[in-house]
Amino acid sequence: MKKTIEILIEFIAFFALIFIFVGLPLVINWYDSSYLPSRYPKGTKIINLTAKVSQNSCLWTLEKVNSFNYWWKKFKFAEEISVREGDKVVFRVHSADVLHSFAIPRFRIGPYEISAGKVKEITFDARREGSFKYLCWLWCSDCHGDLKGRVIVSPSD
Ligand SMILES: [Cu+2]
Repeated sequence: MKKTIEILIEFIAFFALIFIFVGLPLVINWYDSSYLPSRYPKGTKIINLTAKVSQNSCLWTLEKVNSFNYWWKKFKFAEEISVREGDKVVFRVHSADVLHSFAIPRFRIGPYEISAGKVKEITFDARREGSFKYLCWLWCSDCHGDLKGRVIVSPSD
């Protein structure tokens, strides 16, 4: 009897480990790639943008920043974010570390405070073409001045 219980506990522990190391990442990936986009109207362009400060460099990136890659990965600066005129855009703005702020002044968007670990969703109608500066609006670190890029709205065909 005792042997049966031990086998049962090992069996449960084994499947719990499988769930943690395989199932959980799959669920998180499904949430990001399938569930989240389905919450918005069809055709919405979702842009995940993350502000990051480390090793005396500040950047906005479109790449996913997490606790594993934060320290070692060289993230690509999202100097230009391209959308098309007429696009319905949702910025999902994250901060990987400190309190930041997001604004696109020429579209009167923001400034919105972006707390670490939280996501701020900002909708944006790309209703005119051009190149529009986006930036961090509050002094977040010594390299705060680098936290700026451009949203390029190109004409629709
Ligand atoms: Cu800043």
